Amino acid sequence: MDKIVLLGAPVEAGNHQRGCLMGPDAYRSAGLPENLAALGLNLRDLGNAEPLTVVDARSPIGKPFELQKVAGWTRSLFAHARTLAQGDALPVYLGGDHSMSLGTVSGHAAAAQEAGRPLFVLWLDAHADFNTFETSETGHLHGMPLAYACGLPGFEPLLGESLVATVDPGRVCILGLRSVDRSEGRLLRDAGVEAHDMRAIDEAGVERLLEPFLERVATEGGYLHVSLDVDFLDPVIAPGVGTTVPGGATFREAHLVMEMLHDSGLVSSLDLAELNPFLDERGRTARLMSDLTASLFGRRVLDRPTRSY
Ligand code: NNH
Ligand code: MN
Ligand code: MN
Ligand code: MN
Repeated sequence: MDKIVLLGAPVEAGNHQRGCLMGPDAYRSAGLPENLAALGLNLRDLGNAEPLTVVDARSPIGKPFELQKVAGWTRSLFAHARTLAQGDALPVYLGGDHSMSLGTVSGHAAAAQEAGRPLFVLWLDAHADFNTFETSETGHLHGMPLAYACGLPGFEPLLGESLVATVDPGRVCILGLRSVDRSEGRLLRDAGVEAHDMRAIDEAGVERLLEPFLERVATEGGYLHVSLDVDFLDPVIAPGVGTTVPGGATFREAHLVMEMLHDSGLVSSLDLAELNPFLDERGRTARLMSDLTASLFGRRVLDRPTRSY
């Protein structure tokens, strides 16, 4: 795919910490569009999406924080993603906290079902984001998007209806885990999600964990949505995020994931989530995320043959 479309998703209501609102513009200031254009890609920036106004979102279960606002974003981004998935350009969603993915992933799931192909999801994150209104200890909707996309119950207030298409939890791979809530961990295991913590990365390396997953995407002819949370990265190299957890992916581990994704030719959509420019140091996290995006789209040191699965 040599066409890319950028859509800003400046949502920050998915958690208490303010600042993700500035994420999309920080990526533009960090030169993400120029990075991609320099690779010879045809790039269109649609600017920022806007939330719908929702007044009817209420949940009898739990205490979801800022449910009305996040429901407005979910409805807007769901519609955008469903439409963009049918176009000829690969969508890159510039977040925004991770509640952005309530809309982007469910929108891509709907489009994949319409196209009759399975959707695979690669979740790069310190957290599993597999809480429900019932299990969440914080009420933060940025801790729930993967559970939502996989069809776990209780989320109807978000779209105002049930999801038409859900992601099969057996087609999800999480890399980078180092903070999972107790009941969230139970949900993950019961759903059969392939989840790798940092210890697995230490022991096996990212290549041996990611390769079999990419092979499955190729064999089943699937689409691949990648959701990259800034806190996948070690906070020493990526401080611009509200929920830092020590012991994250290194610069080279993260780049290798991106390089493998590029070589696979399988990625069909991308979220850049949780960048908080208010907490960043001189734009270094925004720049690192932009450089990782460039690696995913083909920036490399030496040429090498494209991998075919
Ligand atoms: N598990 C916690 C919660 O549900 C933390 C989620 N925070 C994130 N997720 N940054 O990626 O609130
Ligand atoms: Mn996340
Ligand atoms: Mn996270
Ligand atoms: Mn949280």
